[in-house]
Amino acid sequence: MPANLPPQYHEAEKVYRTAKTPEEKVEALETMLAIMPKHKGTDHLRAELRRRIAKHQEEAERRPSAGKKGGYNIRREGAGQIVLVGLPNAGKSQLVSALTEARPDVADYPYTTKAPMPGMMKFENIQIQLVDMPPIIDREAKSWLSHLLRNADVLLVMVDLGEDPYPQMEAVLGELDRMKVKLIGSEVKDELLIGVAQKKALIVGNKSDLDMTGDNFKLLNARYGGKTPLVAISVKEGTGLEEMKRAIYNILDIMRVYTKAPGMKADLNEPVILKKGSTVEEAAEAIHKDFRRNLKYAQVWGSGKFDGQRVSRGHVLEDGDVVEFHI
Ligand SMILES: Nc1nc2c(ncn2[C@@H]2O[C@H](COP(=O)(O)OP(=O)(O)O)[C@@H](O)[C@H]2O)c(=O)[nH]1
Ligand SMILES: [Mg+2]
Repeated sequence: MPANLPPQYHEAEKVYRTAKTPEEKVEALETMLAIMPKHKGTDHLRAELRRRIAKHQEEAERRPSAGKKGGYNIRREGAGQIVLVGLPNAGKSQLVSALTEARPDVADYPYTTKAPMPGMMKFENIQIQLVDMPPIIDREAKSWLSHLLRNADVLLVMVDLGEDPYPQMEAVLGELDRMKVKLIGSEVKDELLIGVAQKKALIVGNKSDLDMTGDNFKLLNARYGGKTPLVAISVKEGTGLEEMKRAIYNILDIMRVYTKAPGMKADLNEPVILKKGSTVEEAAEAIHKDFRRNLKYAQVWGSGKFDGQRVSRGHVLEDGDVVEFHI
């Protein structure tokens, strides 16, 4: 146990020990994880906390608990999990319906969406998970809603460009504040620092077809554009969607590499998805645990000095590289 853990950590631990439901346990553990300083000395403990969170999440999923409508936990699939955040009527369900095989209800009355609904969105040769959500102001959904937001890789904050964007953004950011979720790039007040989850985000102005002059988008950009990536789309007219997908891909901070067997061509439809800056040995491990141990060397097409260059385990790969492992 590392020394100097702040007192709030021990308080959260007490809450954890006395918690009765798996949901409460997950919440307490997440607080502990957020408070825990991030350095080599706490790696082990943080991994242990994550393991326990996963365990209690599974418990929660199995439990046919009362009042737990919809999924408490959405299993991450594909290259990343993007959770939609916004007020009623922004067009969240319409977006998920347009870009994935999921068919959430779309309607021009609020609170149509009651449960989270995941779907897979294709971007070039990868799949990214979009999760449609009830409006962030839905009180009934609050506890699991906050949990899903904390768990997401990226939050997609959607506003309706047919209306003044400021009150919408303020309402959303206010709710996120209460859930102790902060968009990266926005200021964190000191008293909120403990237990705050900082999340990468993309702000999406939808219904650009109703913002003929572009004035609402300009307002949005003027206040939030410097801090958070931002795009305008119209799901109705199908505009801006490619740009939005690329923005999501960029925020995920991932890259694609391709593997090949000696004498064969790489299959460019089957990328291995890795965190940006990953090395040859991390790529090997992503394919199979034993691969990393047994790896002798690799050849790289792309980021090497020349095609097929022999590189060491520590060689940093780049998006689009082709790798041939030799074991
Ligand atoms: N004009 C226009 N209307 C849209 C657009 N996207 C969604 N809508 C409409 O906005 C309403 C709310 O959409 P919905 O997806 O249910 O919103 P949600 O509450 O955020 O899930 C529906 O009547 C949609 O048809 C768009 O790009 N332009
Ligand atoms: Mg909806």
